[in-house]
Amino acid sequence: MRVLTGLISCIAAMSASVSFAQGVLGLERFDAHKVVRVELPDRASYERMREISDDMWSHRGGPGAKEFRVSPAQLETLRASGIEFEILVDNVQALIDAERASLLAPRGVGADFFADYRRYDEISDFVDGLVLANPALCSRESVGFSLENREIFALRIAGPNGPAQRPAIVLNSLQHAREWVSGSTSLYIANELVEGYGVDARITEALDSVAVYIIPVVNPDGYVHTWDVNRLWRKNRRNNGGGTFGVDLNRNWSVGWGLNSGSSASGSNDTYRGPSPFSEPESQALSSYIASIPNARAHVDLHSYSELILSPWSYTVDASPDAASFDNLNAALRDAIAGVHGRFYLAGPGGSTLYLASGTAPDWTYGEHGIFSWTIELRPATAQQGGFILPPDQIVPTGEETLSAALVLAEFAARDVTFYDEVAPDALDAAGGSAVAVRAYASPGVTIDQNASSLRWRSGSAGPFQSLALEFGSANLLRAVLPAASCTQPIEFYYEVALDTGSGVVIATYPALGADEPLSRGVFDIGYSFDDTFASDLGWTVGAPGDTATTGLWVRGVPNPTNYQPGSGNPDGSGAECFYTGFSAPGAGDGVADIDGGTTTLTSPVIDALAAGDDPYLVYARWFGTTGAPNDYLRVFLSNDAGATWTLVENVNFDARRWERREVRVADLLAPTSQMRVRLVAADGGSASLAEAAVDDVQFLARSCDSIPGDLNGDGVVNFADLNTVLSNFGASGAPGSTPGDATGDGTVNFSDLNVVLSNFGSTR
Ligand code: 0X9
Ligand code: ZN
Repeated sequence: MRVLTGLISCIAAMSASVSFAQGVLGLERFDAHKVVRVELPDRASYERMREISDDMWSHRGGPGAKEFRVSPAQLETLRASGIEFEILVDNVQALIDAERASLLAPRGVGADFFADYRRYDEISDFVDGLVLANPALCSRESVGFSLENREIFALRIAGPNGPAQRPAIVLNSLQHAREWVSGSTSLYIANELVEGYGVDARITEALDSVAVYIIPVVNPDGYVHTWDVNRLWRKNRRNNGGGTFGVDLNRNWSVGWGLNSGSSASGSNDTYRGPSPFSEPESQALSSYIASIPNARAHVDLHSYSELILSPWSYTVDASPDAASFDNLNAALRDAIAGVHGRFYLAGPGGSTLYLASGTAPDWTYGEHGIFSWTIELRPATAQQGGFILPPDQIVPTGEETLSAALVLAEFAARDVTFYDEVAPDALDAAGGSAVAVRAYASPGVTIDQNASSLRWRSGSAGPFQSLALEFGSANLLRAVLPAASCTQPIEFYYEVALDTGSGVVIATYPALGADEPLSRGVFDIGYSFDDTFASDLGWTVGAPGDTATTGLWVRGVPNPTNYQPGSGNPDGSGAECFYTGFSAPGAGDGVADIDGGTTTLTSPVIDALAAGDDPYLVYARWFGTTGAPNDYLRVFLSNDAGATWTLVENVNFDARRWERREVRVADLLAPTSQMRVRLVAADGGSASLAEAAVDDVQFLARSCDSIPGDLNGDGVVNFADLNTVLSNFGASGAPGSTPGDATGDGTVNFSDLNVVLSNFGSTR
């Protein structure tokens, strides 16, 4: 394969220089054009900027910060407009010239295909070479033809060992002609998958369970145009009449099509949506092709640049029905990419994270077919690193990190259900009432049968599991409240969900091995010295000397959901209220009132932490969403002298955008006293970042276990309930320690058990 690849690139390199030289004559120039970074705090200034230049290059860099290309004349208009700007690229033509020079430089024989950008014909030849060398793994399929009659082709890659009808993922690139690295990336992924099959265990397993469809060049005419005529061409090559050309293919899809808020009706505009949905052969062909793929579960439309992971919706700021599932997958994709070269892509729904775009491919794939779909904007982060003219030595690292994201999606597609955010108290209450929870979402095409799903639990580590109903809440939450149980042994449990896959019902468990490897928690008699669900005011104070934040101060109530702030208090606890920073109106977008300007402090009343026992634990749930890690932070402190001195409990200086429960033994940090206070300091450490914190369910509790013989249900009293358990199980036998009614723990329920219950009848602890 390597040899063949080398050969192809060698031939291709020769033909590239020839046809390239021909094209040079007609190249459009961008002398003295600049790329500027502008601050556009509101919709009106955004619209004004788009009137000055419709060539938006990037949209990352905090709320309101965008990058635009401006001609010398447009720069003058910009200066006069009063919009604040900063010049990032002084001469766009210089970038293009440097790229041309490197493309014209002779490539050695056997040069790596991914050492530089490739023309349409070279990409097509490369795909042929891959198929020729690996016929058992991949095949070339025709998607359709462009306006100028170039073929749009796909590569289907699947291992020979899996089922024929398997879930699929779809990757496409180069809807936008000038975003060259997107094409290199999809092809890099194709090549790695093919070469890694049978070599790399993860790739082999992925390809044996899912099929991967890759469409490298969705817009061949536009792409050829960027090589021969105009390096910055974005759209297809439709003649719109009146001397204007091109429809933005990523505004031509039918879901959300036609909105002026996210596309243009004017043929001269770079986001021209075309006269009707799917008016263009390229978007029409790709959409029909995607619709024909059986069991597609994930799709990525690759673009550049800005380093972003954008989930639906793009055409509206409203949350999608699967917002919670997308949040989880967005984080998984972001972490997968960051894990390779440390690039932290910003992730969130496109419309609310960035700007509205109507008629995009991912909105259609998700909206029309329920396939989970993304726009991924690849390297670089800003125009200062080249923008669309990304240096070719960035192709391989970009490919490597994007491959890692593609594998996450392949593994997602291979599953029928995804479990995440499992949470349970370290100590369960013997009196009952402890809530345990996990989040779970079904993959596209699969539904969870709620009635056939349950929490399976048992007291002790042997014997049968019993079923407990699961409550299905918002944001994929599955929750159960445990009953009373003896504190002499742990509770073991696992989640069991029934899935309708369309071709039968399958059972999935969390943890994966279910009864063979259940979760386990100790059971205690729990006494509370302090238990605040924030349903009412128990005397917390907001503000402390030295606080500097000007917005986003702590407030008690029910938060409004944004990408960075939860929509409710800790779901494992009780009540929707909590303490949170800032106040954002729903739909107003992120960062409307996040923490700005420094720190804001929240302090508890004085608490007698010894009231329920002399070895107290501090328990709380916290949330911290940030784009400014590690400068932004949420710090938790504890004092045992009513606030005179403070000890750090934890410093959350990373993006922890989920409720997380913390249980800390006070004596491990400082001596427990009757004069304790808890303090939370949330800080915005940098200028343009988003930072939002929340806290809920703050408790001081003490654990003990004074079991009484005969108290079979662990409710603290030996009574008729326990007697009944013995009598109704009389004669039963089973595993020692977990047979109901077996008070002696010898494995059978007999007269000695009856004797234990009767002789302790009425005892309490
Ligand atoms: O505008 C686009 O089509 C994409 N950006 S690009 O710079 N590559 O042109 C982004 C579309 C994703 N959705 C939203 N921005 N809402
Ligand atoms: Zn694009």
